[in-house]
Amino acid sequence: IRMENELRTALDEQQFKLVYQPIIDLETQSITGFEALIRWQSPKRGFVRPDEFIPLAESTSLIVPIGQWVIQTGLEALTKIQKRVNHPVSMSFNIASRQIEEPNFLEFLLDCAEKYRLDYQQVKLEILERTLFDSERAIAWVQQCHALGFPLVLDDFGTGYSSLQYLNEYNLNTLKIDKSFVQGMNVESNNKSCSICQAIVNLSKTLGMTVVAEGIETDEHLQALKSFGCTYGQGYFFSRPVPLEEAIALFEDPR
Ligand code: G
Ligand code: G
Ligand code: MN
Ligand code: NA
Repeated sequence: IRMENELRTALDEQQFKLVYQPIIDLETQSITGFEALIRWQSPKRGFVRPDEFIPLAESTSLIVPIGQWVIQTGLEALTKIQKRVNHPVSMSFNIASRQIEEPNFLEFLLDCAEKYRLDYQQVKLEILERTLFDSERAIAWVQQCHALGFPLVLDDFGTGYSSLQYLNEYNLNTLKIDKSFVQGMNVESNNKSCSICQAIVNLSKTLGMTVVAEGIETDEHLQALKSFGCTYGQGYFFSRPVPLEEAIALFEDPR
């Protein structure tokens, strides 16, 4: 109850912040987009991890206004990034099942994209495998997103129910390889995590989807993924999630 009340006031009192982690074209090592990630600095509790408050926000439906704040703030940030960069950059948002249940979610998204004059292709929605089962609206929702042109990313791929059936049925654009597989790779022994990463890359290509590997922490991870044909990646090797000003500076400070 108490944290629930604190979450309620956190929005009003602007205790949330967004940080942005670049998503990299592995061939050119250039930034193609960012994933927006929420942070909560509570006056009482200090820094609270999203893993601790997002589930509560979801079960109390507070994720709906919080999620709207995330999208609004992230798209405003994207327009600021876009003023400084002359190729199109995307912004990816994590979308919880409860948000999909909200009838006017897509309307809100359209309004925001219009307001900031963004191409819908620049606004990417990351969902978990289980969301496709949790939500009765998910099928219709995915088809609507696809028809409107918002790219859909299947996040943490391989850790959920991983039914290949829905890859066949749904119009999903991207598979995001879960960081546990990336970090589990042992290149010397070409272990199972290597095989799983390679298989997901091959699967995405066969299905005409793009693929992003998350949790790239070392050059060894990077080289292995490139050798498998993986095209995009994110992780501490490139950059941690950073505040907007630092995100913009990443373009001016080519590595
Ligand atoms: O950034 P970090 O690794 O701490 O994020 C932890 C978890 O919180 C991840 O699963 C991430 O997807 C989730 N998360 C971060 N920001 C958001 C958000 O804005 N909305 C939702 N639903 N989940 C988020
Ligand atoms: O669940 P989701 O994939 O949306 O969340 C991604 C999470 O992974 C974020 O909390 C982000 O902070 C974290 N993350 C991003 N890059 C790395 C990395 O290289 N290593 C680790 N351990 N975590 C990462
Ligand atoms: Mn994500
Ligand atoms: Na993920």
